[in-house]
Amino acid sequence: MHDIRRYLVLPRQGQVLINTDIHGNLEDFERLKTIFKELPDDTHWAILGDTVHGPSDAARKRRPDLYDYEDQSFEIVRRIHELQQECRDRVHYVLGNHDWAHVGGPRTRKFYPDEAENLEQHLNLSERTILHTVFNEALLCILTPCGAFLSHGVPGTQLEELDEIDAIQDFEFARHNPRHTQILEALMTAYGQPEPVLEAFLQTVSDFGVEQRFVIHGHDRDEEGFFTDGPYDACPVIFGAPRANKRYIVLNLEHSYQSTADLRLDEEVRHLYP
Ligand SMILES: [Mn+2]
Repeated sequence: MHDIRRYLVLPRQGQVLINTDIHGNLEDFERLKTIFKELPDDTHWAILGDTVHGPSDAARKRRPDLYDYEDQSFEIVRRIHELQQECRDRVHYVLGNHDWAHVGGPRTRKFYPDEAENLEQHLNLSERTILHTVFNEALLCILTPCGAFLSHGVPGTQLEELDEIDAIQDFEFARHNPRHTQILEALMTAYGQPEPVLEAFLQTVSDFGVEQRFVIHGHDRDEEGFFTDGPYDACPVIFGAPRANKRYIVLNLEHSYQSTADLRLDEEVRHLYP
């Protein structure tokens, strides 16, 4: 039995609020937190990674419609940590590749040559400890009884056992284990998969006992605020969409969603700022 759980199966009760990449936008995070608090008490919140690393000044100038906000990455992580103390069993953090960069993953360089260093150099020891705690204790994916597999990227690698995910106990050491690295990369770094690959992945996961019919993921951007790529792949977008198009998803855990076609605009897929 492993000390830290790296995947979670949600119960068939209540709802799950799902959001993807925030990249340091505190206003977007606070809006999500307000929505979470207004939903019933049995609601779960799945945060699908890449909470940290906001745009550079150059990017803010280039696309003010998308990127003109102050980077408050650490403040968001601090508030997630606080919320997890408050309702530990209902606020779930799934690691993204930008988060992974702080706990042993490849350094990301979207807006700065080393974004992890850029963020951590301004933190004191206790702040750094909070950041590392949230990311070291993060999940890698969430299975839902309603059919949606939740992860940061679009997974393609076949798993032999679900336990393989739990076996990744230490992210810093994982880089020395090729199989662990392969699984981490599979869950966090791919933007898409050919349909047959994703179909095979979902079948494998379903064979472990919880039928998973499609993936909801982050990692990608779309100015429309939501896209699907066939029946198996859906992505609600906050970071990289203009304010009016930013979206999140709410699923009823007691329902059975058959494919991404069951994710209806303004029903399951909702505007962050209606
Ligand atoms: Mn990402």
